[in-house]
Amino acid sequence: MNQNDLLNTTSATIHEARQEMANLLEARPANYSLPQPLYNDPQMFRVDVEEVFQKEWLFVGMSSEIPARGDYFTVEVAQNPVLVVRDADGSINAFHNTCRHRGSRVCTEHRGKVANLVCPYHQWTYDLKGNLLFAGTEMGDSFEQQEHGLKKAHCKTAGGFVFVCLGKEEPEGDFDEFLTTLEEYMEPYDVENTKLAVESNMYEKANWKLVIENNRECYHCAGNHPELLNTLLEWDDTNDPRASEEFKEHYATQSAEWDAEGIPHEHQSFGPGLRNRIVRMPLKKGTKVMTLDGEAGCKKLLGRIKNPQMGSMRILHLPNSWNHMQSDHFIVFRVLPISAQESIVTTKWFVHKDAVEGVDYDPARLRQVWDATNEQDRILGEENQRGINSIGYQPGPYSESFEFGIVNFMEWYSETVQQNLKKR
Ligand code: 3BY
Ligand code: FES
Ligand code: FE
Repeated sequence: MNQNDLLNTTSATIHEARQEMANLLEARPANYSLPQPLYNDPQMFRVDVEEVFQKEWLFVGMSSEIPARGDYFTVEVAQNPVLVVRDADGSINAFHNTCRHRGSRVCTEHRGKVANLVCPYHQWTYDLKGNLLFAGTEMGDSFEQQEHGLKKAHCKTAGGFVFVCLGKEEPEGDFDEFLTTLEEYMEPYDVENTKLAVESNMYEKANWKLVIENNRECYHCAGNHPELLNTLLEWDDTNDPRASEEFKEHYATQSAEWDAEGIPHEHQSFGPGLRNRIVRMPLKKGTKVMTLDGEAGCKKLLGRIKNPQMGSMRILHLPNSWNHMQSDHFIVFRVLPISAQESIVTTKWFVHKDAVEGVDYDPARLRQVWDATNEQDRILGEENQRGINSIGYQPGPYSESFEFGIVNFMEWYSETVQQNLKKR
């Protein structure tokens, strides 16, 4: 087989995979789980990467992780290394973390601080805006230094959330409207004055969509999450039809307090399948935050917050993030795909930047509930994947009352992939 045959084989396969994906999504019943290949086939995974992770807005981290000039973090979006760095003017930029010489990763650490970005291979040096400053003396007279800057990725920040988009163009849609609302809802938390208290990176042998599906329903909570259910209410919105009279009273009291303090709480959603959504939900009566006993996780409240009972402001961003904002700490979650049957779930806990570890907060206490919950969800996701791999697997129905969040996710996923495929 010569080089051309190889290329032809590959492109024919991916072309077929795109067609197959379009057919499967077209034929999919809206309230059933997906056909097997969409959860385990490497070629279908490749289409997911091309049409979702290399084109859509993704949550990558918080601005307060890189508070000063030259602070950076790196992230891998499938096989794409990405670098997010704070510039001297305070702005945050994202680059493809691949050197314009022969392609080495430039920043190799998970996070760090630099004056300039220096490639470890042959020391090509870029400034924080990605301009190539120095390429040694060996590149010859015809070498155009200014043509060899790092490639930029689209990057937007709102309310402390940093999003990147690896597509050539930004996707169409109402993302900016979501960002405006996010900024407004996040104002009380003053994210710039927070710091990362603790982080976990969990490897999960499951397709990324199974991780998101699991998060979009609490049908599994009663049977699996005793720690989480000490404080979390099982429904996802304040107007859930299952809400009891007791909940309605509790919500009325809480929301009146929030209104009095000018704390936003009403449900807002954007895009197909409620792709981006924000709602503040009360926690269980008598609890303050998502710790094991529902008592404070940190002695310092965030931003301008005075009331320890802020409930949890839940922020969803499809395809890869859900979040819980509370009075004294907030927790962000990020899912990134590795392969058809592998994902990585990153969880980060933030506290006030002046809070002192061991005095105001104990990281071990802070992380207890979600460490337990993540581990329980990892096992559920992996068992889900193993069962789906069976020749006996057949797509099954979602519950209308408990799994509407998955129906929404699938609506967004299906519409996005189909539209992106059509635009090719
Ligand atoms: O994100 C949450 O809080 C929960 C965990 C399980 C279901 N999901 C809505
Ligand atoms: Fe970066 Fe050579 S690959 S300097
Ligand atoms: Fe769960």
